[in-house]
Amino acid sequence: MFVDNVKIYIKAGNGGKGAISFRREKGIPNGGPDGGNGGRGGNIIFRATRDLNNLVGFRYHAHFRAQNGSPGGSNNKIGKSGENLIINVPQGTVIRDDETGKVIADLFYLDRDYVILVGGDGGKGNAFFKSPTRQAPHFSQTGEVTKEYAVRLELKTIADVGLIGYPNVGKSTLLSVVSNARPKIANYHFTTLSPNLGVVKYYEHNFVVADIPGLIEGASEGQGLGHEFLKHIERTRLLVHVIDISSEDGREPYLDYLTINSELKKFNEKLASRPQIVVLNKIDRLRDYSVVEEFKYRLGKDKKVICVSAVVRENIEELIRTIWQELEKLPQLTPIAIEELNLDQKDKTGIKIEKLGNGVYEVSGGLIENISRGIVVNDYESLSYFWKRLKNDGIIDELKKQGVKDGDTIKIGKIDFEYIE
Ligand SMILES: Nc1nc2c(ncn2[C@@H]2O[C@H](COP(=O)(O)OP(=O)(O)OP(=O)(O)O)[C@@H](O)[C@H]2O)c(=O)[nH]1
Ligand SMILES: [Mg+2]
Repeated sequence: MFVDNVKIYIKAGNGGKGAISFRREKGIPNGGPDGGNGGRGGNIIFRATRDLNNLVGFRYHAHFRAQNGSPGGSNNKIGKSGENLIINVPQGTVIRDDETGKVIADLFYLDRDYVILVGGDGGKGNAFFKSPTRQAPHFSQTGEVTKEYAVRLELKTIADVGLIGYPNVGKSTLLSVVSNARPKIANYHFTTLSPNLGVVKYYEHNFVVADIPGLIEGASEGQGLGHEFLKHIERTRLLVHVIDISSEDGREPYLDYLTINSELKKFNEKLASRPQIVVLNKIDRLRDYSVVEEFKYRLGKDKKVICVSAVVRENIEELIRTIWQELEKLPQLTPIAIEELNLDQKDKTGIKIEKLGNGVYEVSGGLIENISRGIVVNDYESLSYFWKRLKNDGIIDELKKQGVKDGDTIKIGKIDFEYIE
């Protein structure tokens, strides 16, 4: 089964909890706090690979969670970081936010880490909260809890060259003789059911060729396998239009050429105007070469035509050379030009105050989430630390500006408390 669009869920690891611990040494009855910080959670990283050209694996495995950070330990030991989770996808996979459809990343380049979600911060251990007035804090911070996101993976194959043509004209055979790919080849229509990629070596150069299922007249109206595979050659620089010049299946070669081009046009004008090299295949079956001359004549002089036989490998070297020479004249492909959405906008400084009426104020936002992490409401020191942060970080001033008075209620996450001047 070929899948090129799939929804998955990703989550970076949570941060580990900071430790609460006190030094124990012989002869020293009350050692100071030595609880270490929790470790960072693992990141969610995507990598593009040429070894895949199908998203089918994600149908059966749709939830990805990076490892959580480990808690801190005594003796100021920092918790172990969670391991990053690396998700390999076919080159050309576009990741979108499932909710808004906005592009998060286009996995265009190989050998690059696309960090999509960053792991949560580890919580501070109690050693961190030691101060001249707080010698023995009995509290620590919990690790940052990360969110899970639904994203859509959409494959838009990247290749230098796209092979197009009717079924059974020898596209896959050509791919198999020019590249390292070993696609299925058979003497019937629609042997190829999903795109194949092959890497062609030409001296010290490499280029990638994509072979897609054959097109027929009416493909744009869903005839045959339809034209939906054409999206897998939209990200190419050059098209190689393969024609069976021997008319093995009884069609007229030049008519084939016109029909396929008109189907291309119905799909996408831009694709139809992409440079093409016309390859007349199966010349080993020709007795009479006048069909080649006639084809060339009807096509016009300015179009590039090469006669080959994929099966007996005639003229294959010349075909490769011609393709390379054309590619050299054409601009390189570039990733989708968009402003990428940062899914993981970790807001660590924002605060929002909402007046709920009746003297109730709700404080939310990244800053407050950060400082309220792990606050133990019934621990006096923990709570007083929290108050201090509210003051020092300007939240109390902001509340005053909004008109908070003695006796009003302030809601912060799950904590409700009374405001006292
Ligand atoms: N005589 C001859 N037969 C060829 C040549 N190239 C391919 N064939 C045969 O044509 C048939 C179809 O080849 P494929 O490579 O599967 O054709 P395709 O265009 O990929 O077909 P679809 O995947 O169905 O679109 C096979 O039987 C091949 O052996 C050639 O140069 N000469
Ligand atoms: Mg094929």
